[in-house]
Amino acid sequence: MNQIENENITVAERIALALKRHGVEIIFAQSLPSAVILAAEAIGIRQVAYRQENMGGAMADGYARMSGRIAVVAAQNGPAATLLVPPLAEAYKASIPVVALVQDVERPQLDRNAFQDLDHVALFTPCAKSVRRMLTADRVDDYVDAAFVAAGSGRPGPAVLLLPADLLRERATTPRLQRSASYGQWPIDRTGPSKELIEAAADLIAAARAPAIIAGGGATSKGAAEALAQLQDTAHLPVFTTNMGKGSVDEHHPLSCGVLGALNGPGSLGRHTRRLLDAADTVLLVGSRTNQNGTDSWRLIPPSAKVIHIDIDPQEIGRNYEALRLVGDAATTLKLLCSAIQARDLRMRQRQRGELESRIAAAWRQFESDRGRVRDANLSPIRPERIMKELQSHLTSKTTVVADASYASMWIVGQLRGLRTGMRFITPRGLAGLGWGLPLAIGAKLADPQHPVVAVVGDGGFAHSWAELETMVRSRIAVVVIVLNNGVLGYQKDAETAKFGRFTSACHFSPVSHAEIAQACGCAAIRVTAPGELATALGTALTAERPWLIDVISAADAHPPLSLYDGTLDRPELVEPAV
Ligand SMILES: Cc1ncc(C[n+]2csc(CCOP(=O)(O)OP(=O)(O)O)c2C)c(N)n1
Ligand SMILES: [Mg+2]
Repeated sequence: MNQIENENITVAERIALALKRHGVEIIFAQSLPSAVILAAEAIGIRQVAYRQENMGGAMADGYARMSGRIAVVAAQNGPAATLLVPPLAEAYKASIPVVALVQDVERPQLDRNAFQDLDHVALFTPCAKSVRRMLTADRVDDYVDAAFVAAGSGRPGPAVLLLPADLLRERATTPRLQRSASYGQWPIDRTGPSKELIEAAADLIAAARAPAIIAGGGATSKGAAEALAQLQDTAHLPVFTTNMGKGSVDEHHPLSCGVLGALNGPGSLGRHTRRLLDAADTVLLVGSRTNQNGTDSWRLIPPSAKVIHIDIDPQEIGRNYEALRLVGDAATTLKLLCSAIQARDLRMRQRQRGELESRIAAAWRQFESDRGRVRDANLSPIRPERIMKELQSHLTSKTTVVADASYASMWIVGQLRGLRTGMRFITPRGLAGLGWGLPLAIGAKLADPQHPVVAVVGDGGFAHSWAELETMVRSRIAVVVIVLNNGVLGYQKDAETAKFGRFTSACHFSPVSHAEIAQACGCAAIRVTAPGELATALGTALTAERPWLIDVISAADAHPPLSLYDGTLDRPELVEPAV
């Protein structure tokens, strides 16, 4: 291998060595900044070449979510940099650590309308924790390390490092202060609250009449799901998750109540589990920004309930709910809380457990019977509930399911049931931008190549990312893509109908054969039009160990049971039998 010597090297080569020191194995890039990518490839860092920066950023996001590593994406200045804004904005809102290496114009040409010059600092400031420009050849490691620390410490998020093209070619001077630390994994620091606060929280939970946990995306961070499972069992606590928290608990555990967010209309699990939360007198929030979708517009937590909030970001605690403040990373804080609770008298909790478990089991049973009516009815075009049923029977606890925004996200969080603590369901709920399902899945698959990754995408969203089918084929990334081909911008059409009684002319597409698009890129594909064909298609695709696409002609009038439709598109008197 073409090894770079540590002496007499360029800034670009020194950057590559710093990446290596942080354990970076993959850079999502398209050749640029060329000097950096050449240097990285020369020392064995793999370039996964995206077709479009927007997608490359989302691949890095998926890779970071799945691997526990800080992901690296690279891009050119100007137009390429602008295309990195959407995925960095998602990572920013979803708290995912991504380091973006962005080429900048040569230093002497700054601010004189050089080709593709743009104010990159202003461009990235709203969607990154840190935006810095490397300016001298003797500070390379300082700047690379600062970017990793910004991304992976505290509340994780994107960090942008601007790299002037002329600087990259300069000789790097050996700094007087050497660096040897490796910051490639997140969270970089483990932090927890004071003993007094942990004791106070343990007291509250042990004495509560009806406590409950709501676990958000922070509960899927490294080690947190296992710590949450321990607390759930030890303190006999029912656990709900938000959309982003799905997977943090085993949804077959008798105290797991599934996802509760805006999915609580007729036909949802939330319609039945919500009553349990309505009765809660103490709510423990874990790693949640208490956002609109996670809380059904802040209507889920009873106003009378005491709230305890674990979060890595002190500013998220108290944003919407005044709370006992447990500032710390989810895993550390949950472990501390669990040990403190173990020392309490938990007999009351234990006595309630049997009844609580039977209420939760009854809610799941009612949900099964409610959704069974459409799910099992062999309808064509195929109901998404049926597609999820078939997918469920092909899942193992090691399968990762990734969704695009819109209904795809809602079908996977609302219809699939997690099979173990820490199973991964990845959704772009930071900003819920269309098109990120496929690249998130590509990143997730690269992080865990041994296990299946399924991307569920709507036809509208998938049109943003078709081009990356070629990336999957070229780079041998064996993601299985399920396209929910309903011919409409489903959510858009339904939300307009619910709010305005009509919808605009954008909502219906011409027919598209996604199977043929995939095949044109060399990706194996099949079109499925009847429910009976799903099992064979999924079985074939999931065992093929190569990229596969299943184009499913799905029902255009199906919508997930969002609270928005309760009483509008969904008339309870029409969809629920009278009792
Ligand atoms: C980048 C972006 N543009 C627009 C939207 C607004 N939007 C949300 S859902 C949706 C419709 C998506 O249609 P499709 O991907 O086909 O999924 P479906 O709802 O039909 O399952 C639109 C336009 C968005 N969330 N993100
Ligand atoms: Mg659609």
